[in-house]
Amino acid sequence: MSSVISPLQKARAAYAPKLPPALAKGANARAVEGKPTAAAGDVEKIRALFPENFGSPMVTFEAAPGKAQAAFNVGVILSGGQAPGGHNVIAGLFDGLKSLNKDCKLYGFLKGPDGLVKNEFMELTADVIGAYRNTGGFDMIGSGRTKLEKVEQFEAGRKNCEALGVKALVIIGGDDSNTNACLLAEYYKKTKAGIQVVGCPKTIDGDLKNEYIEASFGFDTACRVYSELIGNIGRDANSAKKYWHFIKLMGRSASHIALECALQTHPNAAIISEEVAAKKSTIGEIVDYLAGIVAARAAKGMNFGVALIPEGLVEFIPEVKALIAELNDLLAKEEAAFGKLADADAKIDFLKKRLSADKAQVYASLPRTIQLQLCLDRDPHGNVQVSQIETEKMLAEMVKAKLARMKAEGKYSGKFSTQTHFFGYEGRCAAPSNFDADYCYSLGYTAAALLGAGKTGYMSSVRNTVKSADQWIAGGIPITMMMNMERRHGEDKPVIRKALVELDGAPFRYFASQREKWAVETDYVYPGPIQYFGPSEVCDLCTETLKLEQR
Ligand code: FBP
Repeated sequence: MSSVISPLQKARAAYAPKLPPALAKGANARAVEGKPTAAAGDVEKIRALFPENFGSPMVTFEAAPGKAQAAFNVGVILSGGQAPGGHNVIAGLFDGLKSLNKDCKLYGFLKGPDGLVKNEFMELTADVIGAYRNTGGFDMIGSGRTKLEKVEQFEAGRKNCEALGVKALVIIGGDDSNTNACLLAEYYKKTKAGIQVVGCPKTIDGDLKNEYIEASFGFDTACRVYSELIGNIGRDANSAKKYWHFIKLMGRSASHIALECALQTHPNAAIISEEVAAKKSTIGEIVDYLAGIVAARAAKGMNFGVALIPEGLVEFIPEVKALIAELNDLLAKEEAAFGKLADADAKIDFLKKRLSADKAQVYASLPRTIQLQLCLDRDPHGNVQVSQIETEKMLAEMVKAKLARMKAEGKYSGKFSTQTHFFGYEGRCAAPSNFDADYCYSLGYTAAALLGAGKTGYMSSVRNTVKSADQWIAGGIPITMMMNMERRHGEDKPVIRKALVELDGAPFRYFASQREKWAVETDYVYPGPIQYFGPSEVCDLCTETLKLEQR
């Protein structure tokens, strides 16, 4: 860590995150159990796969002291992509554990799930934690994308926990990591390992949410960072009046980030992948839609604009999705031969010759850079690394070509100059907003309360988050309750259902009701930077998505 601490970081270190009232006096709150639960889908299959934990009741904490606690040691793991507030989850967990018994110890497994398997760890003392309170990033202990799913990994983890006297693990991760937390909890219960497992919902993508998990942490801060930048770009566009800005926004699969940023900034266009999939739109149709907006604004003398493109778009366009699926199989089958090709043209040629006719045609219609980006390495979960595919450039190029054709036909007479941007990594490690600082600290503290109450296979849950923190409700949701069966890599697997943008949900419906106006008018909103100090109405905000969803 640098010896120089920014003035903001110094001032921010003193911020005391808010907690749900049930935990105000410590994590030793009373756990009130609800009725037994089922699963999000395929109930009988989930019951059969998780006989130990299936049916566990939901838990809500009440502000009355539970049982006194003997000291116990806990291990914490950060899993997957960075999200603002991760350090506060750990700080909340630490403070919660100390409130249960001051002799509890917290160990951080390093570089993600790998640390548990390879026994790489550090003790997280008050001094270590103190240096990271209210900071962004995951650099306290690092993160990684290793999947925890094999018995050998579970056994190595058990051995390493036993050596440290660790009786409980807290896994901070997205839907995949929490799915794996559930498998681990089941295995440790079945084998009587005496290790509890609790998860915390993390991901800027916002796609780990449901009726009981209102938001994944980091979404609020990341969207505020991107919206600040989009607002600044909108103002620049409206000042210079000469560029169309095509902005790709992170979010591997769901378009929650693009939708939230659209709600915060009112761009001229925002593509929502889930709508593209529902309408079975082709790339040509998306290009026509964007070119139509450019032409309509040009007709009013406005040769500038802002268009938001979700990162995951390519996988939602049915024809490209089918192409990617075939490419995945082909690249896996021909890995050795393909790996030997050094030259880009040879790679493209190799694929064109082996793809089926219709896929080869779609592949050939894409710009060369995209053809190459589609064959880059997949991540350890088998996902195409969409952050490396320059969809914003592809669409800008294709819209330009379309406008040239329209011009030749006399249907467009404007000027079209583009700037392209990708906002992703800029937002993942930002200092958490007050919402994320409070929410994360509360999630961590609630995780300690769940461990204190002897729970395993649960996800920490903090609800009623559109209200002020003095009305937040702390509790735990059995992870099996969020699971269903999905086809992954040719097999049916139990997974937490990913929350995509719902087209009949309030956030999308509001966006859809406004977008035609935003397209032809210049109605930009300039949210400005996240405010950490000042009046509550600028510091203690929650996302537009949450407000509309919970209204
Ligand atoms: P998580 O789902 O692990 O939170 O990560 C989300 C994300 O930030 C996506 O938005 C993005 O596509 C991806 O991670 C980028 O991954 P990487 O950090 O490996 O480049």
